[in-house]
Amino acid sequence: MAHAATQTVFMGTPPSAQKALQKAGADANQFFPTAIKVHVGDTVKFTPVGFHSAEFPAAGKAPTGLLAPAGTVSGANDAAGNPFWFNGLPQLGFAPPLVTSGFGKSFTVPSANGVRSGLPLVNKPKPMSVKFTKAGVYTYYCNVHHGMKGTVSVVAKAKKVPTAKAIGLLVNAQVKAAKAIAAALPKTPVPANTVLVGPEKGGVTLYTFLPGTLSVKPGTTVTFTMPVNAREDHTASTGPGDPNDQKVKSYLGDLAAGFNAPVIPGQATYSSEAPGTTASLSPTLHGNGFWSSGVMDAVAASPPAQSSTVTFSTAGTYTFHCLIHTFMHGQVVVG
Ligand SMILES: [Cu+2]
Repeated sequence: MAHAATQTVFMGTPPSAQKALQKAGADANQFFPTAIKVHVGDTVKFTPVGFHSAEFPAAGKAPTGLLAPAGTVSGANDAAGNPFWFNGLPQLGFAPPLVTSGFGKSFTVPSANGVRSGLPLVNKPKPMSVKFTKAGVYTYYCNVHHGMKGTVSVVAKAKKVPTAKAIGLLVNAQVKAAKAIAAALPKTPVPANTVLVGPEKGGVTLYTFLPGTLSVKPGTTVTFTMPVNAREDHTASTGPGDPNDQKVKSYLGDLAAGFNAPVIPGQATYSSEAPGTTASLSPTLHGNGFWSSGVMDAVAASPPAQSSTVTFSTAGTYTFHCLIHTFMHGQVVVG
């Protein structure tokens, strides 16, 4: 009878493919391989290679949501001194169960309380080892990316399972498919007067605004929208500063930095405008030209919106950034 084996699942794009995808401006929010088959008694090392987590929820439970209320927004004013609409709403932070790290630890599945890696918040986290003690199909989830999940099929020792080499070939095929999707994403069709924020398909995301530059006449209302079935969250935000320039303190830079803080400022998570209102954007909106969609996702049941609209009333060039992925930006030229 074969000895218990240890196989690897990459939590995100495998190191061998990261450069190529980065060059395309893309990343794959997928587990590699997405499905793996092992024997009872085998161990899978969930290996962190990006900002992802893995959770095997307790029986009948849903995976832990990324963000949870951590206090109440208060005293949030815009640059003109007027209070934002979201004062009194929950301020959000990472859900406490996800801040506890399971990386570098060993667990068994099935487990009455579920198994969680938590978020990879430390530098170079170690793999989480999970030993599978009972036959069955176990689904696990990334707590960061909606719909990013994988399965471990656990079968009796007498049954056939793929070798480490065969699993490596599965990973290579999945990488090849992800590269092909990344190459096609810049050609995603976008409706008129619309900006697609972070085009993605099957978990492969292009970290850009599409089109990169949208030209419109003054008075045009533009919709910033998430792709259907997106696994990512993004914002479309404009105002003083470049959040990707961490050397220079700025309004947008401070908001983007909030996503690395234990409690995220309301101005970073909520839209700058009350729900159901479309602002008229000019360099003086909110005293400093600030407008933000707030966090958007593609999940209809979740609090974040799937799209946000704004009217461009004044000629000029407006640069939009994602406050979460600060290297993402696009322009709307009004004239
Ligand atoms: Cu993820």
